[in-house]
Amino acid sequence: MPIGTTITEYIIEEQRQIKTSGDFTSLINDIVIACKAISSAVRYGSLVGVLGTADTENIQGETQKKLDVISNSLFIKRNEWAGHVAAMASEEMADVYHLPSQYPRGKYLLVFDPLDGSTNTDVNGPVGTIFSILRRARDAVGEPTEDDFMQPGDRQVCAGYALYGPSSMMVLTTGHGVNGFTLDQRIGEYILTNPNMQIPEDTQEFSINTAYLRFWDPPVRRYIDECLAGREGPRRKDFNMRWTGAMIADVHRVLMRGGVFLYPIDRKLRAKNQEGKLRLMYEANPMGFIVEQAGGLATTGTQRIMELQPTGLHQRCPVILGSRNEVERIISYHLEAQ
Ligand code: AHM
Ligand code: MG
Repeated sequence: MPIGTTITEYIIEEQRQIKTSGDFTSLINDIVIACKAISSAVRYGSLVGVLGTADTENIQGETQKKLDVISNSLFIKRNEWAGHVAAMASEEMADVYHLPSQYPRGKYLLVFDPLDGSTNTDVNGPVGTIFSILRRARDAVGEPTEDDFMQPGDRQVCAGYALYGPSSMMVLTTGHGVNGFTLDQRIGEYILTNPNMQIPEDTQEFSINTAYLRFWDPPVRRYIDECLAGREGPRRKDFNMRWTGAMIADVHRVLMRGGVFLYPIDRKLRAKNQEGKLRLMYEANPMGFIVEQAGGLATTGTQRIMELQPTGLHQRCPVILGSRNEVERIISYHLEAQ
């Protein structure tokens, strides 16, 4: 039986066309191995005692799951040794991670959420790893600081995620479209299964946590009210709703069949002095890059996510993304309300 195109083969072919040093290919290779290891840890679950909380908190004051800590460490260990990365930052670490002194420094900055949606691990729901690759400024010297990472999403070299669902998938963009790969467990390789992924421009499906309805701003309330009114309302069509509690799985569904995903700013978040729930550097930006490359849009409601100037590693922002025509409508509701 033929094997199909592996993710490594795909990246090498892509890099050949733009003649690079091969560093990037090796970096992706290590990320892929890290994701395979995390995928395996997630799959064995209770059998190997990795479920439940770790009795520690991350920088956001959230209780860490054992699998958050394990995934973070697997990702770091796999990516720190080879000399492609200058430094890393993650949801699970307060500050920039500096490589141990014995390893060479590379030109890339790696930012990641090691296990998005990790509360789902206790209920055997989907989770995944999100990552974003930036290039360190060419004239930068010394160990990277937080400032080196403060680049808008438009400057991402690559973004991707590995979704650990019924099958493990990796979805990737380097700015030339979006491709999806499925882990063939028999040979341990991600194989190209979803070339040139495209998000349909129109949709009849939305994804938002409606438990926060009473806190929403009027434009979001208006949009969802109109969807809920269905065929009898101004949209003249019925809508469907989905929410998995893991952004990665909700965005993946949007990529596969269209839809709009919203985690907007609301009164409850403002009361906690938060600018959103999701994090710009390792959630909103990589997903924004992927969604735009697949023909969709990603906005805060008033600003394109990838143009936001980051001011902190763990900065949060509102996220509204997905099918182009639907997101444009939500933006127009925000503009009308200004
Ligand atoms: P995490 O990175 O700590 O898992 O948090 C982010 C997750 C997203 O994946 C998901 O969309 C959101 O939090 C769910 O939040 P809520 O429980 O408020 O619906
Ligand atoms: Mg997350």
